[in-house]
Amino acid sequence: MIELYQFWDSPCCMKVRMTLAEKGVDWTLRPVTTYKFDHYQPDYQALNPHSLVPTLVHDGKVVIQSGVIAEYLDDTFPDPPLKPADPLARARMREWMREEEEFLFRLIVTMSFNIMMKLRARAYGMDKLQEWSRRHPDRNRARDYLQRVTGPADMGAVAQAEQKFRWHMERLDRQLADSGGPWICGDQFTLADICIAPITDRIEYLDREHLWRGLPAVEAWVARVRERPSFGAAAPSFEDRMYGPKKPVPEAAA
Ligand SMILES: N[C@@H](CCC(=O)N[C@@H](CS)C(=O)NCC(=O)O)C(=O)O
Repeated sequence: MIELYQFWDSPCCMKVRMTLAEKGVDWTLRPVTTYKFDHYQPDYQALNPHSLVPTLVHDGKVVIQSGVIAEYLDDTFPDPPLKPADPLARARMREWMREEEEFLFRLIVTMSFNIMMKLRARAYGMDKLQEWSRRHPDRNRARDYLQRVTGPADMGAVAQAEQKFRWHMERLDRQLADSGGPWICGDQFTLADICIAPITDRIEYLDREHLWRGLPAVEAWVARVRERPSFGAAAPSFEDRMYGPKKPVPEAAA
């Protein structure tokens, strides 16, 4: 049995959902609502000491770290293979998995925090945010979180993140040209595509598609990856998305 502890609107969780969908493997949902600090509750921390989503439990065995989970699933359910057999192509795939983990993910966290998470105070009200933050075991971090979600958005940090993100998209454009496409590592759809898809999905939801405008190979890849049934199965539904530029906080709540 596969259990996935996850939050719908999380790029790391989408990566795992998309891998499961590619493999056609059924899984059981274990919801973790991060803005209510479910991930800091002792039961969850026993599975994931870092208090982060996702966590996979396969027949009682726990695996953490989304990229590691994706590789574990590919090794456990070999069809269809999501890693190239050729060592160099496999190394290239891992380079792009790391590109996401070390750079792109951090950049979208900066953008998301300032553009989306700041809307929580208006959406839910301070009473609710304070009530939820009492579930955080570290009082200082809970206070810091409340200050960050209520303070003004740091649009300077967003602009800087956008500039860096564009540089990575230019690199991706060259990689797609060098590999010959249509996927990041060439003609095989791999875990590299699965890792980058949730990133471009979040950027689209943040209304920032201009970050790959004029980069023909990336534009084509974004359109192509969206067409995959696994993308449709794994992307959060509109209802499960956090408030953001494409889902404004309803007037009544504001
Ligand atoms: N390297 C970890 C990162 C996990 C991570 O940062 N998850 C985010 C959601 S995408 C999270 O749990 N955020 C909640 C928090 O930071 O409190 C992985 O790939 O699993």
